[in-house]
Order: sequence, then structure tokens, then C-alpha cells
Amino acid sequence: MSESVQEKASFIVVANRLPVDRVSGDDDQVSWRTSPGGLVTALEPVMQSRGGAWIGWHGAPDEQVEPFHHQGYDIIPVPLSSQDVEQFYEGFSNATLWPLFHDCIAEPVFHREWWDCFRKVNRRFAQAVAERADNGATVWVQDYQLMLVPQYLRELRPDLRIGFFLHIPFPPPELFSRLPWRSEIIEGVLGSDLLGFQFPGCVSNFIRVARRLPDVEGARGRVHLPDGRMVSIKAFPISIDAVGMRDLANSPEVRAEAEKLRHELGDPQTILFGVDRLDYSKGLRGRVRAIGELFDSHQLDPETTVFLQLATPSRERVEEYRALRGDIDLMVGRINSESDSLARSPIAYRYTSVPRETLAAMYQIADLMIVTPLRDGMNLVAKEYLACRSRNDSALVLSEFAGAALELKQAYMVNPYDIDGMKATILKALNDPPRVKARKMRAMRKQVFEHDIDLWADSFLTELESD
Ligand code: ADQ
Repeated sequence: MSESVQEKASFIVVANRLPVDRVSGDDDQVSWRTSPGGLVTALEPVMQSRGGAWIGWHGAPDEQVEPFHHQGYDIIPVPLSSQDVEQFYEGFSNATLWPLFHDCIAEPVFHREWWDCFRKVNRRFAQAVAERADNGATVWVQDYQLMLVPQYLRELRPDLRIGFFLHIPFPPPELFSRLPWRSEIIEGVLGSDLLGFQFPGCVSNFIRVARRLPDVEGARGRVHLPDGRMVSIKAFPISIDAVGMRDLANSPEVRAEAEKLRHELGDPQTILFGVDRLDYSKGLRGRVRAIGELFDSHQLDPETTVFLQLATPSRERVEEYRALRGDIDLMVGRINSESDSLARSPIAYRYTSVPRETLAAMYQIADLMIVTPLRDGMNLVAKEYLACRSRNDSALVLSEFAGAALELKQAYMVNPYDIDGMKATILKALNDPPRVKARKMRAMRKQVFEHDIDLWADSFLTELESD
């Protein structure tokens, strides 16, 4: 395979972010490192075998980076100015669409300037793809930041096969209808040949909304447009590299790190674990409240039990995220300061991102994994935990509002708005007999290993490329 950037590509992935992070060496030499993440793991082999390009933003504003070749495929950076970051990314993507699509847990903000910028940047991405795509190429557009790209791209290049996958939920029509630009967004994604969602409820929500457009008809996974085109719409639940995650967790290095971590936590008998981006959709406030009350009432004993919560910094310039961070700091501080135990704090809370190895070690020592989003497209954390737990001696508490709940039916299911219900389920998950837990874990692990990320990518692309 050539090491130079190809002029044209027959397979293109376009996403808001590129799959690489810039690293500066001691000698100020700049290099690029593959970012960790399921999407990259899944799509790298496909791009390498087909000769692909990944088009997206490299992460720093007001900077033009030349295309380069990386690990067998091409990286094509699309520049964003500081104003684009503010209005397209932090604004329309993350303060309008994100809360709107997560059932309005936070109030969506509508600004006409943000919308104008969103259109402008989506055109820029579509233009970049149009210039790079070979005749008849397959293009896979990722996520809510690029919902207008399919339409703009089709206008420029009707010869392409265009797929779109939404990683977050698609809301019910009653909520989606609030969006002043609702028709434009729907027309935007309908530029695709195939539209993928995380779970079937999103498919029906979308079809109900699309049918409101003039002369559009839709039913049973298809939408027919006035120009005679037909768009297929289907659920493709995303997953993880289950074998890769299991092998990582079982490696001697990770096992050693797990032992070290357990010791650093004071060798507790029981470890409860949560790990999320610090996002209001992940249900952290309710989770911390429920566990705090269990410690307060001594239903959880701080002498023997620790709740380890890791939160990855996220969207720190968006107001809702700053407020959330402050709230969690306060709640954790209060619970820890009021604890009777002088030996250790009941909650070990870290606001940081950690390497995959450390995360795998944490999954290894967690007796109870707690995943309680108020709304989530899928939630990969739940699946990663299952992949790492070969001994079947632990339990997963899972929100019924995560896409993952539709596949992981044997989890200890909770309504994350119901604090008392969550407390009772956490205690039940800790105290159920080992054979009950083992049965649940086996069934869920089977589901995750049989439905991994390769299957997800293959089924989407096979469907997109079939006639
Ligand atoms: P996210 O909202 O980012 O993704 P999620 O599915 O939970 O949510 O994936 C988060 C990823 O980040 C996991 O792989 C996890 O291991 C990692 N991670 C979290 N905190 C970390 C930390 N402190 N250090 C290191 N790694 C950390 C969106 C949608 C989801 C959907 C995915 C994929 O919101 O619903 O599942 O896309 O489609």
C-alpha cells in the first residue's frame, strides 16, 4: 500500500473528529497517534483493505493541517475557526441538538447564528468529501454534528453511495418538532441511501417525523421521497471490540495494575464503579445521591465498600457542563466529609481521562458496575465491563433508558429518576446469590461477544452497498 496521500478514495468516513491526536515529542517534533475508540478500531481494517480516507477536524481551531497518510489510510483535515468551534460545535451541535435529542434533559438553546454556522460548516465537510471521493465511492457520515452533509453531498455528487449513522438517540416527534429548522435537518439526513440508528425506537421516531414533510411517505424501514428516491432506515446497535477488550483485561500488566489499584483504594471488600464522560445525560447526580444515601444509612458500609467514580472532562466551555462539574464536586465532598470512617472516604472520585489499560484494570476490580444514564444512544461502558469480566462473579446495574438495555436484558435494570428504586436495586445486585449473578453475566457476555463492533460495521456496509 502506498505511503503517500491518494488523490481519490473509494471508501470515505466523515466524522466531526479525525481518528488521530497530535503528540509533540521532546524535540518539538509533531506526530499523530491513533485515538483510542471503538469507531476507529472498527473502521481501520475496512479502510486499509479498501484504500480509504477519513475526513474530519483535527481538534485545534484556526489552523490548516495538510492531508497525510496514517497507518494505511489517508487523513484529510477540515479546518474550523474559533468561531466555528463556538457556534457549530459547542453551540448548535452540543447546546441545541445534543439536549434536544436526549429528551430535553437540559433546555436546548436555539440561536439563528449557530444554525447559519452549522450549515456553513456542514457544507465545508460535504465539499471536502466531494473533492476526495472516487467515482461511485462509498461514504459513511457519522453523527449529529454532520446531519446536513448527506444532502449537500448528494447535490454535489449524485454518483456516491451515502450512509449515515446517528450515535445518539433520535427523539420523539413531540420534542423534535421544537426545532425551528426541523424540516431542513430531516431533509439533510434524507440525502443518504441508508440511515442507521442505535435502536428500533429511533427508527420509528424518525419515520414519524419524516412523514410530516410534504409528499414524503414512510413505513417499515423505508422512506419514499417526492423525487422517486427511497431511503432505507434501520437499527444497527453499535458495540465494542469484545475480544480485544477481554485480552487487554487478562494481560499480566493489567492484572498487576488491578492489584495495585485495589491496594491504593485500601483493599476494600466491595468496589462499586462508574465511568462516564461528565455529561448531564449520564445521570451522575442521581447516581451519587443514591449511593451517598446508602452510605449515610449504613446500608453500604464505608469500612468495607468504596464507590470509585471516574469522569472524563467534556465540553468544558458549555455552561451546563460547568454547572454539572460543580454540583458533583459538592455532592462528593459533602458525602465524604460526613462519613464516619476516618480510614477512608466512601467515594473515590477522579475528574480525568485514563489510558485503556487503567480502565480495563478498574473494570477488573469492580464488583458492581453502575451505568445510569437518563438517556443514552447505546453506552459502551456497560459492554466493555462485560467483556472484561471473565469470572462472572459480579453484576451490572443498568438504566432502562440506555440503548444497551435493549440487548442486555439480564442486567439489574433501574429507572435513574427513581432514587429509592436505584438504592434497592444496587443492594439487590450486591446481595443476590452468586449463581444468580453468574447466570446473568454469562447471558450478557454471550450477547456482547456475539455482537461485536466488526459485526456492526459489516452489517451497515453490506446493507449500504447492496442494491
Ligand atoms: P459517549 O456519550 O461518549 O458516546 P459511551 O458509549 O459511554 O458514551 O462511550 C464512552 C467511551 O469513553 C467508552 O469507550 C469509555 O471506555 C470511554 N471513557 C469514558 N470515560 C473515560 C475515562 N475517564 N478515561 C478513559 N476512557 C473513558 C456516544 C453516545 C453513546 C454511544 C457511543 C457510540 O452518546 O450512547 O454508545 O457514542 O455510538
